[in-house]
Amino acid sequence: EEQRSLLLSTASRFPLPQGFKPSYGTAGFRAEASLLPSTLYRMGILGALRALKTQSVIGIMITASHNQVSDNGVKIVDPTGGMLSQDWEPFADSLANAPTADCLIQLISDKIERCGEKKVEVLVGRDTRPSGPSLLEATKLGIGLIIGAVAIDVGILTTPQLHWMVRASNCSTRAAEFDYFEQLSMSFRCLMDLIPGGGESIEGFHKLVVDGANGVGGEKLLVLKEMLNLKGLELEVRNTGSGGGVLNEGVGADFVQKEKVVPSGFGSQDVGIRCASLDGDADRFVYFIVPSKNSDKIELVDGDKILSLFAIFIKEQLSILMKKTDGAGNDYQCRIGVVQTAYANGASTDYLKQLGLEVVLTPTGVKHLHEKAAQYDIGIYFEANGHGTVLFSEPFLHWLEAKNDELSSGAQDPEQRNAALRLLAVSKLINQAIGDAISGILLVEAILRHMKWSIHRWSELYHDLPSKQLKVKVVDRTAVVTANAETEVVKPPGLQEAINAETAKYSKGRCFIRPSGTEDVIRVYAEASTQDEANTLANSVANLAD
Ligand code: NG1
Ligand code: ZN
Repeated sequence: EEQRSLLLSTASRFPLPQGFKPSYGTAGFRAEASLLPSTLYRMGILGALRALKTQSVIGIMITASHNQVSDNGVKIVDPTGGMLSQDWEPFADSLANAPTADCLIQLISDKIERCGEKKVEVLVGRDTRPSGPSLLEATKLGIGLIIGAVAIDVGILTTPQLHWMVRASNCSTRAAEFDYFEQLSMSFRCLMDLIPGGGESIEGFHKLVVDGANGVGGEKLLVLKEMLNLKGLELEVRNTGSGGGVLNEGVGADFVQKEKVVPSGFGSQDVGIRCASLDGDADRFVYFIVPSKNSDKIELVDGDKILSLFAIFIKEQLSILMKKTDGAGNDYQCRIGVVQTAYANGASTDYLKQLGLEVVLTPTGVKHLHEKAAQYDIGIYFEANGHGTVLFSEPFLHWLEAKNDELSSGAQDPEQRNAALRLLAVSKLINQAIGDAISGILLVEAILRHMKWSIHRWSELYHDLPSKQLKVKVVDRTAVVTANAETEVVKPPGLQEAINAETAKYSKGRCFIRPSGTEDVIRVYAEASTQDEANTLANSVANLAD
């Protein structure tokens, strides 16, 4: 009863704006920030209910990632550190759209669980957006309504830091921000120490210059650099936001990947240097090269190439580890899987298959890729835009630990033991909860040094097929329904046949369309053997979709 009257009084402070229909989408709710207080208040309630239901720590991240600074949004983090379980998404939609306080009360009482003896925690993090503090207050009020749940403000964090903290809290390991930095730097140093001949004094490794998108990631990278000894990694961070630049405006991984031009703050002084770019909440990253002084075009090293680099290294270490010695067989069949979406460049998929890897496609959105990757012993997933990570299964990690112990006692090949140690270090360095730009960059840097590869050598692994992405504004994007990892249109009828007919006109043509999960548009993606052909194919299919 007390709860009910508190709810009635607070709910009236957060009315659902007229005409606003929030939808959970590819990665949570996003909108212009002034529309969002009611959504955050309700997601506070949802986080608390989820914490009660799972009797575990839950996370709420207030961010709109790569979107413009006036937007904001919210992502819910489940106990494992992954995104909110998909079977709760419809409930999130109903809660966010409940028209009245009575509806809200009804929805809550249908879902509420009895509280246990111990209070359950909901960790609330946010990025650097100016609307963050007021949305945080709305979220805390929502959490506070549910008896048995308690809100913990964990301050300004990258999205993957919050995911990591939720996961660590539920594994009852140390879960503070400091512990995150310490785990990353320890495993990074371990990989550097295991480089044959030592990782520190390799010639030809210039500094890495990072574009922080004027968001939270650059700031955190600086903390990591200050606080811990990153053996031989020389790092310069630009666009940290402190210089007055605007979040995601002409900077950041999304801008760099889509526009393929230098972000602001970069230019002719960077020709040939290894550069990386984070997105606004640091869960995505890409690398790039400025090829010439006379143009603002960049050479992009995208998520597909990051995936390829990780796959090569891991496969190599596994084969060293599994090498048969003295006729002794190996007792573990390690299944490696590579997970991409239809946006992966066709050349990358061919390349990975040539390496003998199993490649699967899922629909867009990390929740789909993550789920698939978790089915392997080592699952490597990346979206072309730079969102991804490497997942290690529990049974495989147990086996690896045991193998490592066994190898350290015997008189075997030291490289075999080193391979086990490297794989263990990778599993600690790369975020097991979600794609993480900071941990991803550290892994790229360690692997490049291990291979003694320049960014140019890496970029030359294969050549991207020319591609083109377009957006089409339509009256109703839900009219387009796709199947087969979004590569085929099943509704409206006849559209896929028309796309096929168009695509068949081009050598190496590939094209698909799908409704966006984050914007009110239909996306068109086309690939062909030349840029002109990719452009024309995309344009003609965009006309079909219109
Ligand atoms: P939508 O709007 O559903 O295409 C976009 C990205 C996704 C993912 C989400 C979440 C593309 C083509 N799509 O989804 O990869 O990153 O945003 O941020 O880049
Ligand atoms: Zn992001």
